[in-house]
Amino acid sequence: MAKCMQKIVVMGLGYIGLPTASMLATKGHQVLGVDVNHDVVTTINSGNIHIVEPDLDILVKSAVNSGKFKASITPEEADTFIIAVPTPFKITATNPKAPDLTYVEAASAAVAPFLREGNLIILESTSPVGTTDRIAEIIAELRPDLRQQQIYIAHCPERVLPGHIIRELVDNDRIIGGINKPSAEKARDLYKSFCNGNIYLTTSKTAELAKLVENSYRDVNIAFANELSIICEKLDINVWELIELANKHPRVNILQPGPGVGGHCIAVDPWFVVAAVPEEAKLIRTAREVNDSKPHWVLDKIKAKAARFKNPVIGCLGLAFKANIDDLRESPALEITRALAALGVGTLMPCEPNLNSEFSEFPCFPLADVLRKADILVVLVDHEEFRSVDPSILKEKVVIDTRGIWKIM
Ligand code: SAJ
Repeated sequence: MAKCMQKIVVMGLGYIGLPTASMLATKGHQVLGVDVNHDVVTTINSGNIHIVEPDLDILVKSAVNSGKFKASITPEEADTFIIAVPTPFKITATNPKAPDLTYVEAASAAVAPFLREGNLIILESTSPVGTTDRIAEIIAELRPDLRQQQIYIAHCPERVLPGHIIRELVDNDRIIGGINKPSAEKARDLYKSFCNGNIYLTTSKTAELAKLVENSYRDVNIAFANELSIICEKLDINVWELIELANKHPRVNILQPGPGVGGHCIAVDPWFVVAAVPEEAKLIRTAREVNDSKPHWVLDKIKAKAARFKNPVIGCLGLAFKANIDDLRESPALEITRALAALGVGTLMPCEPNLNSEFSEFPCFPLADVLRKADILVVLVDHEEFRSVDPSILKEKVVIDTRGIWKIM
């Protein structure tokens, strides 16, 4: 192995761990990816992938074929351990949105027996403030034989946008926060082997909060757009035109309203800030509440339109949490479609061009059939396929365009 090349174990082979592991392998590191799911391990070892992300299949195949990347359900000894596991929230007696660190704690405990003096642990998972210190505590408890200065620990929060992960993994600037300066510096040396962006060093707590704040910032701005759409409906003003015009101001850049905020990041991470400082994080909490309430507002609107028909056919355009991906996590489009089905509102014709045949919760229909048969068309996701619909078809329909692709109120 060349001098700067390392043996790296990546814990968690999901949307972040898999691209990171295969990227490191294609740069010459020897990488072992670890996942608790046997099927995921088998799929990856055969050079295939279990998630949809542009160009990830090519990267993984090339990493596996090079012999530098393999997957397993158990870790091994290594130079560096990267933790990229989920950090969801959980319901507790005092907080229905409390951060759930179970997976980070389990991954830390799983690597502990394999640690040697001089090893580096990097937490990539988006985490509440103090989580990196918690990893240091777990390691100290499980490996009292290692003095604390002998293990380097840093937080390098992932920042990649689903749909553009491979490009952003290489090009984005990174923040690295260490439990001490040598930890941050050691992590920087590794990230330099594949990251073209600038790398900024800080403390682990600052890095943790920076990541949470990035997603909270976006959430607050989307909440502003969503609130505007509700205000405009009351005032009988076209919100799409309003935002386009307001954005002509050199210092105004309003985001787009939608049916709500989905995905595993922006709908979750701001709650970690609220959980830590509930009294102070007023705006962040309110933004979450505004965005979480938007699917109910859309649902009421659909119900009101449907009430004008006798058993209308309702075309639900899109189920994913955002455009041009297949990811259904926390999807407001799915939430709305589920609620319509549960309430028995009309006859539903969902259409999701990005889902494969494994999706069985609803029958999905081809777009042409939905456009022909639907009395009411609800745009829930701004997928490319929907943008090119012939506007003359829409004249005969009741249209609820939550994404503004046809700029209809
Ligand atoms: N959305 C709107 N209006 C907009 C923009 C987005 O309604 O103008 C909605 C989307 O439809 C979707 C949700 O917000 O339901 C989130 O989508 P997104 O594209 O804003 O973000 P994610 O969740 O795909 O990825 C975010 C990114 N964070 C920021 O842009 C600050 C990404 O860089 C992070 O790495 C990712 O979260 C993460 O993993 O934390």
